[in-house]
Amino acid sequence: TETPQKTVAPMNKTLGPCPDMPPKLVGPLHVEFDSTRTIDEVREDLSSRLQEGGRYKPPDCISQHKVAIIIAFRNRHEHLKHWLYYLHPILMRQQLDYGVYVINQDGEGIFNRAKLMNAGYVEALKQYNYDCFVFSDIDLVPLDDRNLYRCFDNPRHLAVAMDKFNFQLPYNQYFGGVSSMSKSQFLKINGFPNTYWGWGGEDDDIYRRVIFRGMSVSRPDMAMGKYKMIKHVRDKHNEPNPENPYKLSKTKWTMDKDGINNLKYTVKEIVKDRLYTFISVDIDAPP
Ligand code: UD2
Ligand code: MN
Repeated sequence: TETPQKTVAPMNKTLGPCPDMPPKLVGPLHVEFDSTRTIDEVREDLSSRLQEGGRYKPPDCISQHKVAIIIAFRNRHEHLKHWLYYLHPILMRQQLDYGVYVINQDGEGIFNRAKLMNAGYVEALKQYNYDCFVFSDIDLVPLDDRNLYRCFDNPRHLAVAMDKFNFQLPYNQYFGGVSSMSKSQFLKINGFPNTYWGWGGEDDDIYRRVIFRGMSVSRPDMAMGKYKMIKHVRDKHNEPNPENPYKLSKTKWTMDKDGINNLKYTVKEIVKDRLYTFISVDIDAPP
């Protein structure tokens, strides 16, 4: 006769917190924007490690960083594919509890990067209790995974050394490309301005908000802060706006009434891909 086999319940191991320094970072990365790459290949590669909507949690420890990555977007699917291919593995190695939110401007009106970022902040918080927000261009890929996509004691500017600026800061007050802020830092500056239509100025406005609220800007060192930007031409409906530089002289007085506290937009559609959450918003853009 056979003795019935006792089934042993799997050990209910409780996860500890992830270490402050992620142990599997590799440092400098090789990045190339190969045009034969396809989004289906990228999805195939990564989907087993992701949850629906481009969500990830480390499997072996509890992340200390609940980070929403917010990307202002319209008509850049080619760039999105490369961004996802490179960023997901980096963010995974950084042991973040993260989600990727692509905020798509609905319609053909004038583009507004900062207002889309504001909408992304609000929408991401409806999905999960994020405590940190990374705001990124779709065309910027870090060249070193030690550049941490998390929040610091002060608002952080991450894209400090871009290839297109010869791996230098173009000027000291520069805040463009990629930045991170905790929820409380973001609220302290009343979020981003809603009134910068078209290209330029919004990043300088954000820098000023940070300084006017008594904070400083945190940055990685220049070696870890290297980025490659995918080459592109200026998009349609995102022409440089000559009014934007003039608005900067008024930031100090306008920032309390132009920001997250008077943000208005309508969600048109939310699509959860395995690689990202795609949120189309009508931001009432001028034609
Ligand atoms: C610079 C800044 C950027 C922002 C912008 C002025 C760098 C690397 N970045 O970017 O942070 O301050 O100037 O507004 O210096 N986008 C679309 N579709 C469009 C238009 C824009 O998806 O039709 C998004 C996309 O995420 C893009 C970002 O907006 O990366 C910034 O636009 P850009 O790449 O045309 O501007 P760029 O490279 O001069
Ligand atoms: Mn760009």
